[in-house]
Amino acid sequence: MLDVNKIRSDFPILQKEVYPGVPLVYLDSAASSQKPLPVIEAMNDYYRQTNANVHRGIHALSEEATNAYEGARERIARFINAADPAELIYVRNATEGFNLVAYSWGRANLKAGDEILITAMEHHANIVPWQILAEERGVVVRHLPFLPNGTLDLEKLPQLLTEKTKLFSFTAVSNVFGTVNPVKQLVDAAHSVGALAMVDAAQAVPHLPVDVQAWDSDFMAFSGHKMCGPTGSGILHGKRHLLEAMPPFMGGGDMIRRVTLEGSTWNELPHKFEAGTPGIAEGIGLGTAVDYLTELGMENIHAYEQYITNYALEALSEVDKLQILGPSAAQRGGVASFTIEGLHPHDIAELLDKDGIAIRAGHHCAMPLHHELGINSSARASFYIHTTTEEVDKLVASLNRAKKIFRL
Ligand code: C6P
Repeated sequence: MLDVNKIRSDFPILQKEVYPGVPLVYLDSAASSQKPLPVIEAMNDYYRQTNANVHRGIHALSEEATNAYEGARERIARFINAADPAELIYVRNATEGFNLVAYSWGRANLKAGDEILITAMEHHANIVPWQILAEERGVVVRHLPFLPNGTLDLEKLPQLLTEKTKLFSFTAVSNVFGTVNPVKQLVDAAHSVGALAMVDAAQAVPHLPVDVQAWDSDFMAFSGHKMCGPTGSGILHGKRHLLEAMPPFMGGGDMIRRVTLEGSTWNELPHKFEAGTPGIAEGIGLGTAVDYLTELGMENIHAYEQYITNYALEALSEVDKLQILGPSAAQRGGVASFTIEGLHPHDIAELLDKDGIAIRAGHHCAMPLHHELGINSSARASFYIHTTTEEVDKLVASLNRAKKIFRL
């Protein structure tokens, strides 16, 4: 088990009172996690001690910055068990990873009539780039539905995943239901019809052990800010032979081998996809976040989150008129989305905020998921390594107070 009190002391923001005498109860890590001191200090140290551009200067400071930045890439590669650090492209966030694949791989490889399969539980980041591509190229985007319990309707897979499918892009963990999808099984299904598989790991990498070689995914993307790392950091992982064959996404400095006024040739991986001065402090911060999570142990993190989520689901199920979305704790990550009959999610979030409790309310960038459920929005509490049972109890007490105010 994790030593949650010790972990809490690593997060300065958890000492904060959001209103006088009202301590912060942060239940919104799925939107963006808080940052532990080692990550804050690594970025602070970088700007105080190491700041220089990378891959350019032949001076000591630039070399130091390059080593720190590339060292972080190597540690992140080990964290997700990539075959080679050059398969990791630094991006600003998961969203950029999907756009990179849609623009570079999609435009080079897809033609009218080709199909991309997604699921009905995707985040907009894994829907909209394919729709833009579809509009431009006549590609067809299909979706795999989910069952009432928030798990994928796998029986429908054979009729949707066909010879026409060129890419199956799906989330490893739903940001609304929390469902942990059977990634390897879905990747294998894609490969069996000759399609590539892209995994949205934005809600997986922060919470579970991830091994891209075991998954055999062709592309995979995640954001640093949901896993104790800085905003503006993220990774697109791709198999080397696919990345090698893809044209650049953006042009500029660092991504070229040679430029003449007539034309240019491209740098080797990963630099071909990293035009311009990158987020250096952000990459270094993400490397430190990976060190922090590795030290805690991803198996331990996953086990603790299952424990706290189970506790939360049981406590929430005692609240009258509250309906939880998604599967049982055994099949989900640390997310509990819910609705309360007669109470709008925005009102719930506003009333909880008065008690210092931060949750998310709305469509959580998953409008199609909510549409399929016949609702516009939900409230979502999400848990991480520092969440305590006392905080979950406060959530439940505050929900009961909110219901009283609305005479429910
Ligand atoms: N979900 C949430 O509150 P970015 O914004 O690029 O860092 O992450 C996009 C993204 C992609 N996939 C999944 C499954 C996600 O959950 C997210 C981000 C946040 O649920 C912010 S909208």
